Amino acid sequence: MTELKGALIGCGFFAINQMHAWNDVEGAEIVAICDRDPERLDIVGDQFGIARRYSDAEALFADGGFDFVDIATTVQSHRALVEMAARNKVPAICQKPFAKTLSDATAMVAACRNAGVALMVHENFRWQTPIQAVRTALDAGAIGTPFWGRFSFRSGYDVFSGQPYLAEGERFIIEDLGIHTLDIARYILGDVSSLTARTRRVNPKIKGEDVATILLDHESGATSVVDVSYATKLSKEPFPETLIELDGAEGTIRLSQGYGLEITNAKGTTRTDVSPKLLSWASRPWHNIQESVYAIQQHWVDQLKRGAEHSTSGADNLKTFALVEAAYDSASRGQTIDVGAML
Ligand code: NAD
Ligand code: 89Y
Repeated sequence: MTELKGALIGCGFFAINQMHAWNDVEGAEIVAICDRDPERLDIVGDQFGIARRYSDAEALFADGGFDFVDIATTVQSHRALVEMAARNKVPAICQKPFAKTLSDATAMVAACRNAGVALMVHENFRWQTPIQAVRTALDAGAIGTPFWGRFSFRSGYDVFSGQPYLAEGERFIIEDLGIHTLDIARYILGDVSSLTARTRRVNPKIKGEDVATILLDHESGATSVVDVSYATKLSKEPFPETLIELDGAEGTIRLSQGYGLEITNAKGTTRTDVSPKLLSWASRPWHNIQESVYAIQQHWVDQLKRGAEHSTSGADNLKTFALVEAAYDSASRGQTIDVGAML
């Protein structure tokens, strides 16, 4: 298979997973890295044996020699870096959250479209093995047409030690984690026409909200609830599992803690273990996320080679990002938001 050459910008906490995954992906290799922090640049460069190292993204693009860029920085730099990739006609992957605002995200999609380069958001949660198993069961007609769903992520896991910036922003759980849960709800039940949300902060040591409850009206007529919390202390910590309940005209699907998938329909009840694989470089409990990083990066390469649209293209992700903005808007105004009118 022809090897695509990639450059990675942002050598922080999560980029380590992306670098490991690039080693496993067929058909691509990382040839250059960039970070404005020299210490992070050397840690990742030495760990993964990358000689070409840059502290400035403009200098990286000026030297070129790569077919795509993987942007693994935090949100503040996403718009500038995606637009830089577009100006240099380089296809780009951008980490979530895609942008600071929906209007920034819309401009980023337009810049890549006008430059004729692919843009994919690293929205990896829909690529998790258990989420794919739910989608496969639905597609196979296991429960008929779904009319109700619940997508739930409730945890007390300390995410702040690895990602201290999460404690510092005005916005926290919807923008950081709920964005994935909202994307899963869209992936499973389709696009959303309106949304109502309530939020609160329980942990006094952080600035943003750590609990959100969101009611979604899907265009299909289905109703769902997305509920996320980092203030929920359970006897058995579920991080980072998304639990799913789906009721359909002909049966039910339950994805429960411990990666158990239960499907009930006229044929009876089946129970399957849909645990993610523990990749050689992965560690529990992150292995569910880590496997999905590998899956989305392989998808990037496969679709790029085919010239085909990515599952979480920039254009697709605008519809998920709109839900994030709508949720904050709804929670602050106490009103239901017409999502269709935002896009
Ligand atoms: P981090 O702060 O640990 O790392 C970001 C790195 O980018 C830093 O080393 C910083 O120096 C560098 N950087 C920032 N702006 C730069 C620029 N303009 N040029 C060069 N380098 C620059 O952050 P992180 O925890 O690794 O998170 C990165 C992104 O990954 C965030 O957007 C976060 O939401 C996302 N994330 C995604 C998942 C997932 O499952 N998809 C999980 C965790 C984090
Ligand atoms: O940043 C978040 C993400 O995308 O997945 C989990 C996380 O690391 C903490 O909430």
